[in-house]
Amino acid sequence: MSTAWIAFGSNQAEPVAQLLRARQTLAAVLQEDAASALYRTPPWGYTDQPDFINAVIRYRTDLPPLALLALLQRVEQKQGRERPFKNAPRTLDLDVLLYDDLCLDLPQLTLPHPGIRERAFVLYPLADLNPERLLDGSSVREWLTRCDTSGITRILHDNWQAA
Ligand code: PH2
Ligand code: MG
Ligand code: MG
Repeated sequence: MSTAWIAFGSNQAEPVAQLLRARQTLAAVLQEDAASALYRTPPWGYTDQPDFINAVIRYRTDLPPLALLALLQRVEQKQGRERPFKNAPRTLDLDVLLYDDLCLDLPQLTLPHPGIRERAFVLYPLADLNPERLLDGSSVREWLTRCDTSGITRILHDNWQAA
């Protein structure tokens, strides 16, 4: 079995409910290993949009990376994902961050995810799970100290914590 880290994000149509629903769908196919807390995060990139809810979940799976990606895209589609422009608001974004120690550079999928190191909204929840994990010679915790984490708040939500 392999270990895969998936980033969850939403800022449309009841974001917490979107993440809960996606988590439930994925739990039927992947083996959940550990989940970060939920975080409210300021929009990064295209900033004229609502705050996001973000989380990271670590899974165990036999699905190879591209099959996992296809699964995530089906779940995004089912939850009404549209792609009008880059970094647009979204009902659900599911990204493969890491897959074992695999490095991959395909048109559809780059691993580790190329945006991890500068995105506090990914590093913050990832640090709940694997703060010492190395990316390009620095740990997740170290990358996080180089990012702007202002405005990120932890959200307490009974259904997420209990799942
Ligand atoms: N996703 C993006 C662009 N910007 N900002 C936050 N805070 N959270 C996200 O999930 C996010 C973003 C593109 O995937
Ligand atoms: Mg993304
Ligand atoms: Mg994505």
